[in-house]
Amino acid sequence: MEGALTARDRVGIQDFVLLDETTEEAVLSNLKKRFSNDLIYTYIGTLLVSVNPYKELDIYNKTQMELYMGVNFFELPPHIYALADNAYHTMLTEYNNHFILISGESGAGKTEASKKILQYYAVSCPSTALLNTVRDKMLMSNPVLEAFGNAKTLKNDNSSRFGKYMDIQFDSEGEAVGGHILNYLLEKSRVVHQNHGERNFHIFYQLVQGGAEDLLHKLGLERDCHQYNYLTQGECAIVSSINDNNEWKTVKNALQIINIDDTNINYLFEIVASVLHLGNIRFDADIKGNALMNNNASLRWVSNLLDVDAHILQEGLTYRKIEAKADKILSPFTLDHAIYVRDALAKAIYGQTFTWLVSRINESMENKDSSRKTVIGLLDIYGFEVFYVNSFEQFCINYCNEKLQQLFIQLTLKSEQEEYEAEGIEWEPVQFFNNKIICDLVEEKHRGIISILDEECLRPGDATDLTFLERLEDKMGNHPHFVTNIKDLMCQSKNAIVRECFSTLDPDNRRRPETVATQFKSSLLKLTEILMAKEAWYIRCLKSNESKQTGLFDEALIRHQVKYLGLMEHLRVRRAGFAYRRKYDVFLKRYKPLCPATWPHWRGLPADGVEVLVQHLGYLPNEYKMGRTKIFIRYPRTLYATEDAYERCKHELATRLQAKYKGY
Ligand code: AD9
Ligand code: MG
Repeated sequence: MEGALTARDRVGIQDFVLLDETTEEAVLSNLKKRFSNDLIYTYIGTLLVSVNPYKELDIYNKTQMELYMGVNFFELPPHIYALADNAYHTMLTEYNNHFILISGESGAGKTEASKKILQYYAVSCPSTALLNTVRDKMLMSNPVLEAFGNAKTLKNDNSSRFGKYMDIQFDSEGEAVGGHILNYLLEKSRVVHQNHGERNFHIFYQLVQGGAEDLLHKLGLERDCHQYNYLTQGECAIVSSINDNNEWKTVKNALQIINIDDTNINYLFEIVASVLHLGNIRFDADIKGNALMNNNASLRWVSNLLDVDAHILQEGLTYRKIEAKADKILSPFTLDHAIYVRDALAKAIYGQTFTWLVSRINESMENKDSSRKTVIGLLDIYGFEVFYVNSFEQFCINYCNEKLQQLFIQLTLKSEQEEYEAEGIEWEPVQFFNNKIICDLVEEKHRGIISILDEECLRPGDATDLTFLERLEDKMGNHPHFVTNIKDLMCQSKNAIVRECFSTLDPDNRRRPETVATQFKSSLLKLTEILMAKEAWYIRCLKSNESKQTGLFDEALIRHQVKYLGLMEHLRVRRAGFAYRRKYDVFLKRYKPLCPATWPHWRGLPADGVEVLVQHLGYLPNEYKMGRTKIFIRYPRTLYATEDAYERCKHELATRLQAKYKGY
């Protein structure tokens, strides 16, 4: 009928695999249609594409959660709950480990997505009173880590400045029984420097804005962010979208829930305050250019709060101590060097405290019961970002994103096609851009950027911008001046957190430690291994526009992301490929009750049994293919129908058994 729009015309289709044509235009037009109807989720098979709406949608409530619990993936409109639920049920039926890789550029919605998944499990998994406390700890670890590890950047008002991988552990009943977090490279330089329009980590502003009068008084702080050098460089201490006061309350409450006692909470605030005071220590140059300290009030506050000797602290910030035989010689720092040492101390204290927090959170979520558990890992890292001025941090962040893209390519495009080949399934290869070449450029032994950076760092006295940047970011134990005065001083601190953090740095290890870049490279390698051992689920987050505006669909920006996230290639492989595959024996073992010829035993080859079974179930020739070791099923609906039949059959068997025993 003329003028009548079908649902498909109005709201688009919910799985790109069903598009008539797989062009970029068709994909973008479908995304746009859905976005303008507040439908931010679309599938490519089992992969979830999400577009940041920059407004609160009424789709994350308990009613919605209940709707998605235990329902087959494609029966309801696409939702992050559907993906979470599907991963969970696959884990339970197949008793294996999974991970959800959430990717996309800075501000695309990764952290929000990971929180929504955690909330879904908190509500949907069976639980007992005891387990509720584990669940609360997992949920409450978020506000704490965000306060200490997130900040406002030009791209995102709540940008993650560390990478996070969290395992949620489930017992065989499907109850969430524990959790564990691995954290990756916190952007420590932000503690002492912020670009224009950016802020330091949230916790500083929360404390200054939200802390009670008597607490601020005790910490020597004024309720005015503009008093602190470390908070004012970006000239945006107060941001309308952020309510530091409210967040402060949430964080204080969350710290208690994750079992940090009052004494340690006090130590934590003393550390945060001491960093602010450190930033206010200023130096002048004497006529020889040597550093003189000119703000003794701030120095006294640092020494008070960390409970360390003020005189030794002052000496450590302005002099190098050289021990020659029995003599101690003090050689003064230049002005620049004193500032460098002050900032390095602030970064070290903050960075170590962050690591300490992650360990405490892990202790509180730990499940000591040794029975076998399966896990779902959630990976939420800092997204790809390019600023006007980019530094070592962007290098690491973007390298990390390239690495994860490589993993995605490896697991979806490459291995998928290799598997068809290995299984002898006829297949038209899909061309894709393999970013391995970029990862190699960064990480290759002897030739990659990281190796060259390492070599530069080892060359004495020959500093370039790169070696300087790299040295700035080297862990503080690497710095000779810390190895002598200040590190020893921190070990004597009566603030138990500072003392614990600094005494774990091995004092006898004077060997040059690995550079930060090399450590980061190894930690990413380990992460890749952790992930490769699990079954993968993907959420690809797209940023709708650069100005964080509601309802604005910036087509050029989205087209760009669709391209570099490899969504078109993924779609082509998915469309031509098979949604599901299982080894013949596994498939037969599960579904054999559905066919009299295979139940209870099939005596021949598993492949033959599977053929008999699917014929009996009425699979059409285009719905499946038989490989060398596996059956390949093209559409999820075919499998779901089989799965439903299996559930009915199980139920009938159970009823029959019950009836039989009642008779006795
Ligand atoms: V970064 O790489 O850490 O800088 P993310 O994590 O990708 O970045 P984040 O999840 O923090 O981005 O989202 C940025 C902002 O977008 C949030 O603070 C919300 O204001 C907004 N957002 C993201 N996802 C949603 C959503 N599903 N619904 C509503 C959203 N708003
Ligand atoms: Mg984030």
